[in-house]
Amino acid sequence: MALHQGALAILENNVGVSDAVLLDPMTEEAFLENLQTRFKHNQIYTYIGTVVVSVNPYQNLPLYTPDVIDEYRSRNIYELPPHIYAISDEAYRSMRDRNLDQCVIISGESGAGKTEASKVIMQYVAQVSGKGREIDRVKEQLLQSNPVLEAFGNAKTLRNDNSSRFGKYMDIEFDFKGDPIGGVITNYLLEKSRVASQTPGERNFHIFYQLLAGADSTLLESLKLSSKPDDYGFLNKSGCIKVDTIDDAANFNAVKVGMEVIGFYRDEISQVFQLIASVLKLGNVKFVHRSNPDGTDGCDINSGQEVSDVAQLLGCPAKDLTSALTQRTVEVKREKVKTDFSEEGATYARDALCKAIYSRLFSWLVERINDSIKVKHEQKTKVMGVLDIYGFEVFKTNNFEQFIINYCNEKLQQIFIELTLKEEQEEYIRESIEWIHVDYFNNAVICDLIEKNNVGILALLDEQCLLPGNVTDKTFLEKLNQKCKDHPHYESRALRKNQSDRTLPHDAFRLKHYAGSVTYKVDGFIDKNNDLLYRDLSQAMYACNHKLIRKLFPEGNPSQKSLKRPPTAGSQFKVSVQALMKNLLSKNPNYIRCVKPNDDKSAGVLDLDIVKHQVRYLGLMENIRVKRAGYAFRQVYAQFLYRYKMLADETWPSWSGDAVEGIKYIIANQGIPDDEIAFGKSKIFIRNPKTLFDLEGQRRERMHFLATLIQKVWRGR
Ligand code: AOV
Ligand code: MG
Repeated sequence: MALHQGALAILENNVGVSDAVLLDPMTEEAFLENLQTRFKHNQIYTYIGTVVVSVNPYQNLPLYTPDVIDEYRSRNIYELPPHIYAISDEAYRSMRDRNLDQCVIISGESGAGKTEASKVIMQYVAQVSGKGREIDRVKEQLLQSNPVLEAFGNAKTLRNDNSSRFGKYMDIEFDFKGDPIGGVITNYLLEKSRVASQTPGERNFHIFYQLLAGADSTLLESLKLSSKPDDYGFLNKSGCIKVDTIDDAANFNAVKVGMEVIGFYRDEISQVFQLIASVLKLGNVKFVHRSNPDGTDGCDINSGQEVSDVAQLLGCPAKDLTSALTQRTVEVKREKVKTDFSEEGATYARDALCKAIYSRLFSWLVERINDSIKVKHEQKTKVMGVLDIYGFEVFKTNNFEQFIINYCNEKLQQIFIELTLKEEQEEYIRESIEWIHVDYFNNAVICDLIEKNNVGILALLDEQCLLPGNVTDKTFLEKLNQKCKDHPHYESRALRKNQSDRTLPHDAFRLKHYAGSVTYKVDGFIDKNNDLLYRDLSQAMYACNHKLIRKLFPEGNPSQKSLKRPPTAGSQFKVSVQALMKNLLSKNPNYIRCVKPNDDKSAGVLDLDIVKHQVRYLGLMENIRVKRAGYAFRQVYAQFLYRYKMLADETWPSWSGDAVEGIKYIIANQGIPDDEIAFGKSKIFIRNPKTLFDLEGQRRERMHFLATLIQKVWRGR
């Protein structure tokens, strides 16, 4: 490891303290003040040990140029001001040189800067790793997967103009030299309800607006689309179409370029847009009530043009599509009969179809990208994973989607706490230093409440979904109230303990998450968890003469006999989150904790209350306490000696003996008490930051003295 003169940049030439472990006094107030001071000077990154805390600047700072990357390249983490580049470099080198698979876990609430951070990491790795035709192709494809997936998986929400509505974990795979040779992306539950409706002020997924704004007239004509988002029911109801920070037309071009670079064929790209157009058109299909002669309700389609357009786009007879949209087949006494949908029933089925088309298209895109970026020849690889999921969310009304998103964040918090604590403990064991127990809030209790087999909320939800007969969101809530009533993190208006709480509606339950309380309306839980699509619709899709749509609805194949019920959305998510946790635990973790400075997306504004709340729930103070429980500072012997050797006559100007012996002279010379220091196997540990600051002060004085002396000698010559 290179030893630089400025080997402790964290203590010098910096604004505030760049490693919060060294704060003195170590209080929440001091921590916040330090973040604020640094933020004011555009120092958005601060360490807690090796964890990077990042405060979203909401402005473009000159922090991400190729020159800055070059500065951080192969330097020790403490040599330069804190940066995502520094831990990216640490992770990359540790993977390349020590063969340790890495993962970078990025967390923080919605809009805190996770997705941007994940791009910064990828940019770093792309620049510092090797070059060559094949490697450059892989890099370009990995980078281009971002604009493509963001177009289809991100949307403007009230919290973030570019909010990730899916979770993403990306493994970048490297060969033995540390050059990228491929990757694998795993996606987690897309918030597909957005396709059919959005909260006022929010938008549908970016791609819809991009296509209408960016496609040329030939493409629009071939898709039978107008260029006006206002013409489409799925886009014109939330009162938000144009977003100042977003250039939809330019982004559309970026998506097309991205798809080409990744290796999508031309006809695949056309088919993707045909599906997007079909969803928009289906959203305009309207149903009108019809009374049948037998007294039952039925409905007709009053906008035949839309259906015939979709039928043309997807290659199916319009009458088949009409029939699948207005009727369903049910089995009565082993005989199949068609029954009519009511007006609402048909609208519900139409929306379910659109959500299914869109979310399956999204999963197909991920698969297709994976197919392009996968490692081509079988060989042993080293891996660096980057996790960027949807952040913790609280809206005025929270639904099944928020429940799933927040559950995922609970799990991440859990591994953060466990691993930082474990890592610290392991370092003490490695260095043979006595470990001091630290108390911390363990959110396992909330994870259990949600996911425990048989008794957790997800299990109770599944149980309701599988019950025959009249289950409703209300019966689900009753079940929860019955089973979870004594849980300290569960609240509901029906429970005696919450009866007087008027902020808690009767059709909701509230969970006390690690990051704060969230009230979930049960409306839609059963339906979204069941996630069923009428078989007539999947059969109609499978019957289309359209390669892609057929692929997306394999269960519509009439020769497929098995009618096994697919797993519920909740249980699928639970399984995939558990697999993710296992994967993360098998790698060496690196953390970026993102913090949102204000709720208005304003540059240069840090609202202390908003930041304080996040600092609390992210457990940052606990993180510091763990780091400080024993010793605030530690450094490899050789580096420590090099920096402070001028503080003892025995070690200055040079010392050729054992480093520990040399350091003992320095310690004795400075009069530092024995219990302030511990000698580990490879590192020196210092208990209080003040001791380190004193050493630094002494060093500065000594340097000044030596510089003056040298000047005098020069002048005297
Ligand atoms: P998120 O990923 O954490 O939210 P983003 O990474 O999308 O949040 O960041 C939100 C917005 O903040 C970005 O679109 C940028 O405008 C701005 N921003 C974030 N980081 C930086 C940075 N380092 N420099 C400049 N601007 C930045 V969510 O996906 O909603 O949980 O679901
Ligand atoms: Mg994001």
